[in-house]
Amino acid sequence: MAPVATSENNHNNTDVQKYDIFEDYKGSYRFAPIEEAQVSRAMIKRYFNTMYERAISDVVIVGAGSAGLSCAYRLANDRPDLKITILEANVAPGGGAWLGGQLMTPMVIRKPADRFLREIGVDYEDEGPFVVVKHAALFTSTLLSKVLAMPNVVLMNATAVEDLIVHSDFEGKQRVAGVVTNWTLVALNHDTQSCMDPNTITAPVIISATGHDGPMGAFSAKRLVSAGLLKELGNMRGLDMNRAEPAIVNGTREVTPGLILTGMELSEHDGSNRMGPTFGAMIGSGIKAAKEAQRILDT
Ligand code: AHZ
Repeated sequence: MAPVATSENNHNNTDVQKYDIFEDYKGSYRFAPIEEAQVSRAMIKRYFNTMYERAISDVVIVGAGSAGLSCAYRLANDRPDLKITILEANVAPGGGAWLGGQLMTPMVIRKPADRFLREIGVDYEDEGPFVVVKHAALFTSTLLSKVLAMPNVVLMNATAVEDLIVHSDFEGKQRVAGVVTNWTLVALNHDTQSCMDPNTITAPVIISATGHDGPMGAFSAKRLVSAGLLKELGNMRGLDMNRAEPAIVNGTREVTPGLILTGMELSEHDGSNRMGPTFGAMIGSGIKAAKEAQRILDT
């Protein structure tokens, strides 16, 4: 069996080389020999080691849409000492940020959030009060690749948050202390199979970025109501770009001890407007959530 990666066999790609199969192999293409079990063990060992290690995280981000990923990027950059674990219910991370509005590809970002594009190195066309990225997928794939490359970030996709862990102190004050997880395909089948119990991840800060209401959206906001931690949801209001974007950024906060809401999930909690296909507030809110998490951890 070949050894698994250790710090000695880790390879950092600093020298980019062209891979030209015809030049190298002259038409007779061969791979290095392998046993099937090596492939299984290469994945299993890493995945379950990661689950073991991340059962206690510093920050859990629920949802890898534009708000969750912007938050992860800023937090992981600011605090490389933190174990940041992102949980995404879908197989494909990115949420709604693979397209702009009405399934069209260009992505509009209002100023001043264009500064984030310069930070992550995404080109755009300047239209005055806003900028346009030629394809939303360029923004999302660039951001995702940077987040995933950070050594302190783990992303577990196809993994749904099914519940919140809520602890009480001696005075009965409640605090969100973690999340309850399951693989999404299991979470979607609780009505058809009995007793498929979940797993947990504890963390002093949970950042929920699950988007507005939908099949899984606004998850934590809705759970706050059913768990008796919030009287009622404000419910997302109609579209008003000018009111919606600042409301989301300015409102990003710890809504209950241990739980920060960011992105469009906040509109369901607060009853603020939607902005439609402009993404500046998702970036700004994610960055504010990252700052808020640091404030909580530092106090
Ligand atoms: O799969 C969801 C998506 O990728 C994920 N998610 C939802 N529930 C989850 C759960 N466990 C784990 N229980 C879960 N993951 O959360 C992600 C949310 O991404 P999104 O793009 O839907 O939300 P966002 O707030 O990052 O961005 C919103 C973008 C919108 S919506 C909108 C409008 O309707 O007006 N305008 C903008 C800019």
